[in-house]
Amino acid sequence: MKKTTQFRRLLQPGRLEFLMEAHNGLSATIVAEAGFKGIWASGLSIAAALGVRDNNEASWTQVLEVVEFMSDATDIPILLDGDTGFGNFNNARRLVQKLEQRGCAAVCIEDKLFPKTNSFIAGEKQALADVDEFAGKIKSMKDAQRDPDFCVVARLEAFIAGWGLEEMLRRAEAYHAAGADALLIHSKTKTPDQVLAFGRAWQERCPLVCVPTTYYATPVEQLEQAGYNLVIWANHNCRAAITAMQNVSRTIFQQRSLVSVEDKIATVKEVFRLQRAEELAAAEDRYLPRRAEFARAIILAASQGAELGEVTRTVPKAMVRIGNTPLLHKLVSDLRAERIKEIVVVRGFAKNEVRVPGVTFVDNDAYATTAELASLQKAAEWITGEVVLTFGDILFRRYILSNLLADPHDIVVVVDANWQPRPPVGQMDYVITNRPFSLKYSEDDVMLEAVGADLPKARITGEWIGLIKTTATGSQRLQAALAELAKRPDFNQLRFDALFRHLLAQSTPIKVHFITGHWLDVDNAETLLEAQNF
Ligand code: SPV
Ligand code: MG
Repeated sequence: MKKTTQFRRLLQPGRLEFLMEAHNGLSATIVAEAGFKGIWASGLSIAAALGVRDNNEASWTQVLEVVEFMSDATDIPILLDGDTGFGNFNNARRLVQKLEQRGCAAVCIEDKLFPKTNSFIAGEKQALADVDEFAGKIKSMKDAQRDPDFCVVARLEAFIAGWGLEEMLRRAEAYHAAGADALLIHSKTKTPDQVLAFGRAWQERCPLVCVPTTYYATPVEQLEQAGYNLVIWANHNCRAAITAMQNVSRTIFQQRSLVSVEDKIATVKEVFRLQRAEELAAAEDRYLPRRAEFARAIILAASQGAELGEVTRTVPKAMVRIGNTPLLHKLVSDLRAERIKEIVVVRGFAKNEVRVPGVTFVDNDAYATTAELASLQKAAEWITGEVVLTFGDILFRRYILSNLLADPHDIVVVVDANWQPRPPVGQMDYVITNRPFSLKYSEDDVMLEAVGADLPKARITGEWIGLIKTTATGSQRLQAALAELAKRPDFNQLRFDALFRHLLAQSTPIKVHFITGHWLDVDNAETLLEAQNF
């Protein structure tokens, strides 16, 4: 049911209903959870929560912002304390339009002058609005609303300002005739006499609302019998919060410790619950890609990279700074941005210098006398499920990783079609594919045929950049091939090309994901310079 319709129903005769004060999204949530069917967005409490006075110090659009948060946080209707309407009829009718847009069900305006003062501060000295001017304001608000169920409550302040029942009734007649959906009869006396007298005199000619802040001991049945339909508990969440916050702040300040408050306050978990953290988690499951949740990455970062000279004298190549950030940190943050949760780093040279929070380290202490596959072998137990395998000394644009992860094939290697012969030639991973890169075809059927440093130049179609993705099946094959190769006496000298050749010899399909540049292998002084501008 629309919130406006819900609110209109609260005004129906025959059943006493209640609004509870709230002043922000959190308190509104708490009010709704407690079981209330409606919320009083109190001007006093909203001002207090914003740290200002109840004198229209907060602008009307600032109040609107607060109400919007409250409305977004709840499914029950909100009656906004609209003070005097923030100006004349023109301001008040614009307020109605904006409130309707923000999901607020109703507004209450009081017959005082802008800027208003709270009713409990020197009430007798407060001037009342001209009756006709205020009636015109109500009429303009009723004319402005689009939703027929939006309600305008007229609040009478004549009792507050020291006038009697006669003046109250005169004003009530005028506001009722102007189209007010209900009258709020305010009083600051300790007994309910004024409010009850008005109710009896009015004789249920329209819905009545009261705010028993000062005459709080009055049984609500008495108010109901006098013709009131709606009772507002006007400021009690704000006051409760003040007492709680004063106590906890004082205690923590004095004791310089949290120990005596910790179990007396809401848990952080409760905060998350009130914020509906669970809904977000469920939405993430529904809307975010799932694949990366299972994926892990293995980064090979054991080598020193002596060819970089002084830069890698004490730190390995993967920890060389690009700008202010070690290469490895950039790699890890890119992997995490793709929601790869588990990252395994194989260290070797200067392993204590390889510092990355939240990753799993595996060590190849024989890094100086072994090659790539020996390092990978150290992380063999991690080659299960979906895996991204990457060298620790390459830089690539994030989209390359994204696209690679989206490729469903079991073993996928990233190949740069814009390859250039470059030193050190002995270590290059040139490839031959079943067909060259072309923008004309989909890549679905580009497969690896050969890998090596000394392939016939005319047949080379690209260069493997040091990035592989495997599915669970692909990981199994890779792991098995690695185990086979580990039996060879020359295993410690083997590089990835040997692994690919082994897989190809077993007819294991290796899918090629072509790119054209946008990556860098930091393997000499020149590429290190390039990397600074990557
Ligand atoms: C408010 O809650 O802001 C009110 C009620 O207007 S009272 O403070 O009693 O005037
Ligand atoms: Mg108020």
